[in-house]
Amino acid sequence: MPSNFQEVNFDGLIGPTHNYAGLSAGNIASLSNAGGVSKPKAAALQGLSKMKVLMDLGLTQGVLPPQQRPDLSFLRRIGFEGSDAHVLAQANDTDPTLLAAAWSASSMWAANAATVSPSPDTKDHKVHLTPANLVSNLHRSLEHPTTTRALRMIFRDDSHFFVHDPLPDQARFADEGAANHIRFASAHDQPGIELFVYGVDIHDPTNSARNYPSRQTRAACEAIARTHQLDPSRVIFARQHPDAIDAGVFHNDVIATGNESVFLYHEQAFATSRSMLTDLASPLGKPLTTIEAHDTDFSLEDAVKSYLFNSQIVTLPDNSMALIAPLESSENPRVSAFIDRMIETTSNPINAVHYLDVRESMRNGGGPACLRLRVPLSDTELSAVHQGVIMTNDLHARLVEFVERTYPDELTQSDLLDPQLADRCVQILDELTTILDLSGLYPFQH
Ligand code: SUG
Repeated sequence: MPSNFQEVNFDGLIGPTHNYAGLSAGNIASLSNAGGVSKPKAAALQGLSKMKVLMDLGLTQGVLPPQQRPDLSFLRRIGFEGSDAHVLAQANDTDPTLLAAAWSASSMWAANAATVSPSPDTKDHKVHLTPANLVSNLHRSLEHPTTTRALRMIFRDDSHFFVHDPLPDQARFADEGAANHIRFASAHDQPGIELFVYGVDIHDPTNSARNYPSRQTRAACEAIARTHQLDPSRVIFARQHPDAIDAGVFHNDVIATGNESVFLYHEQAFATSRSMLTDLASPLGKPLTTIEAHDTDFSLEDAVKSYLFNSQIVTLPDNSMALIAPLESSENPRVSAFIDRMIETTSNPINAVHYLDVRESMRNGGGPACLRLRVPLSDTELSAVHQGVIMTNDLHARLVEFVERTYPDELTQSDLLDPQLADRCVQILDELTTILDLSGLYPFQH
């Protein structure tokens, strides 16, 4: 890999209101942990340890700030009035999921923040980012205004970056960002092939999931491919297998991932795997290395429980690749045996695995790859990024000290009625914008 181009992972810093509200239909972990006691401080420290592991492997790591929560302006917009305490109580009396939506720390899952096309893929040679509208879930649909503002502050140099408006806020353009997008390239700095994965096509309603919602539409994928100025001959649209969605694969990154010319997926991930592989391989300029997990290796259910496919595959400075996997993958004997075989064989470049503890996020359906937004950047582009969010040992230590000092140890759903906790969260975020040099990010700062 030329030293002047690399993939930078921007991880969402887990916010102080991280809680288990069971808000996401089709996300089995979120539903089964609803009402549990969360540990925001431990969650944020797990996320920061993950960032440190990646940095210590020699990779450039960024951090994205959490959002202002509780979002009292959302609750006031839907008609709850009076003091903050009254607004919180009224929302809870009307429907506790409205209260929970206002408090959700779901922006931690940065893979859903945006879709990113790096400069080797785009006609104007800029890095294009489209914040995801996340309209499929109420709590997540509240994210995009602040996500857009944050991305415009971080990627503010318009000679290198183009941060688009989110797609229209409507089901037809339902978009969940990079979680349904994989970029392949012979190396990060080479022109890529961008794979967009969708669950819904209004022109082809057959073959749809029956039990769980499909969150990404083909129309959204096509719109992003157009606005990002991608070469149509280097774009592929593929449909998620409806059985996968019905088994709990609410995003494609729960069942498939890739890095450079390596493609790791389960045989039941896509409705059309065979023809897609040929389409991916031909413009690549290098053989596509496919690692296909068969049902005989492990089932869809094992994939969803272990979150193997939500690992990050990263290219290390020596050009070898490593798998950054959730601890849960090491605890499933079929999945861990598959990983061992994958590491041992020389037919793919992945030759190390690092199992990380991100259990607090995992209990809401968010593994290592969910927590990060990948942005391939040249050195020049990287130097144009807002440097306050690029991880260093010093910034890491400051963030650890900050989280340990300010974050709540535990949260239950009854804590979401507490207006003093709401005030405390504002103070925490205010201090964070000083640390990241992002003052003005939050609505309360205007
Ligand atoms: O959108 N969970 C998130 C998890 C997102 C994972 N991201 C990727 N796969 N890239 C979601 O379902 C649960 C919140 C709660 O129930 O409290 C939640 O929003």
